[in-house]
Amino acid sequence: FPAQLNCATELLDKAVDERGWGGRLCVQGGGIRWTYRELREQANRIANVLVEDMGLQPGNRVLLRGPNHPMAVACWFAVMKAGGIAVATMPLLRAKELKTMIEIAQISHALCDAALEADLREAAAACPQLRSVAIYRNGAPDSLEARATAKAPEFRNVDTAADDTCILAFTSGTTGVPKATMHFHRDVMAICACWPRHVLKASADDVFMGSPPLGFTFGLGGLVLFPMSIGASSALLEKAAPPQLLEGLQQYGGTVLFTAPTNYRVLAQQGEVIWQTSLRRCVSAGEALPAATRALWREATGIELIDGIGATELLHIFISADEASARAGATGKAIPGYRAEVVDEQGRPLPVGEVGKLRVKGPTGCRYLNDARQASYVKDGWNYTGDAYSMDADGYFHYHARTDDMIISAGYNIAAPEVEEALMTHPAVAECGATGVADEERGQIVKACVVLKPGYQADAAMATALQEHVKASIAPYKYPRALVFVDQLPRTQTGKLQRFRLKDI
Ligand code: 3SK
Repeated sequence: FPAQLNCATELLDKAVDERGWGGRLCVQGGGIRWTYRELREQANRIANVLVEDMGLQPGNRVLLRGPNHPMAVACWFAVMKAGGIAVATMPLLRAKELKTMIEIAQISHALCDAALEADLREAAAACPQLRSVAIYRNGAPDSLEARATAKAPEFRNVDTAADDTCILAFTSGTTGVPKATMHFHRDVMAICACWPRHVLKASADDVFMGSPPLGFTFGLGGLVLFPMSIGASSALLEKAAPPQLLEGLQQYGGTVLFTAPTNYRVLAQQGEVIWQTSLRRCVSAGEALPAATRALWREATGIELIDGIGATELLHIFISADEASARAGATGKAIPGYRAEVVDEQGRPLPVGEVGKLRVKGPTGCRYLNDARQASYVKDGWNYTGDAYSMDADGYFHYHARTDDMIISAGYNIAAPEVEEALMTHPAVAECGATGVADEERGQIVKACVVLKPGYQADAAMATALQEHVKASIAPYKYPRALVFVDQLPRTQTGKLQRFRLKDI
């Protein structure tokens, strides 16, 4: 990339001025349908509000808060244009969590959807560094849209350096302590040039849809950056649980879907209607994809899932496989542009088939903002993702667990997801999670928390049946010696299972 680069110029202004896409539909949702030209105009007007009314200076951090909606996209591009740093947040975060983020990231400005204003106001009251807040979709005379309408539709983008930070993406990981990862303008362009081009291979007539919030880089890439990098469009849903996803797919004719394995499992059970959607490509990420879910989706739709693993620290997906090269039980291969290895505790590459730590290198990588955990995530230029993987002779990577999800019981290594996958093949199980809990005799034992499907009885007989089922499916020493029934599993904002919380259930 050239030394000076602004990702808004590349993805939005050039789409209109150089690629001739100005009149094409770019983003829709919540009653709005904007072409690339209209989105650019709205982003320019908001950038003028940020600079002229809110006093934004290049390098200032701007908190973005709202459900997935075209206004959220316009705000994101406005921040890029003005040389600011976008700190997009997950809609479900409450005041306490927002306050922590404002303090860690030293956030000075915020653009917020009226639907999520209350928690931001509460956090702002305790954060003097947050100097200026604008609210959109509140219908007020001083709403962000009203102020934007009064501004010029032109804006001269700040001439940012390719390695100026433009995104601070927070990750709570599965342990709960938030860290901000910094990404540059060139990182945004790099992720558009890697996975979507080599694996997704979508085209300009595709309609991108999905469930991840734009505050999660999986959603930002899949629902904004990737469609815009090829002149396609995206339809955003404010609520995207399976019923709304299905309705949205029917309403907007979605052809590319981004969501997590749990949603594919539910959608697969919708029968005929799911066959009748216009879906062409379906991406599963955010959580390991069980082989049974891949098979279920193929049977329900005829479509092979595109599995992938990414990380907020690396901005997007780095191991994946397209439909033609997908293998049941494997996430895929390192995507073009990235290298991946499985190594031991000392960082020595392990032989084919052995389980060890995954490490990754590529055009994007982890830069935590002012956080000592940087030293354990990046070593010798390699990103240690915290996943336990093995690699087969053909270079396919097979997921086993998060490195902290390996349970060591009486000397045996047991991967929690393997126990979960075995439980999931029992007809009574809707969802489950497994973890290790301390045990005097064995060091640790496997504990499973199980959500049953409606109509099944959560009793001792069912617990025994599930334990026997695991013993019959995988090596018997892996069976969950402790098993409890729960109504729901603890998950992060991005839908990932929080295994450490299962210990206390
Ligand atoms: O696999 C993930 O969790 C992920 C994280 C960030 C961006 C993209 C993805 C798929």
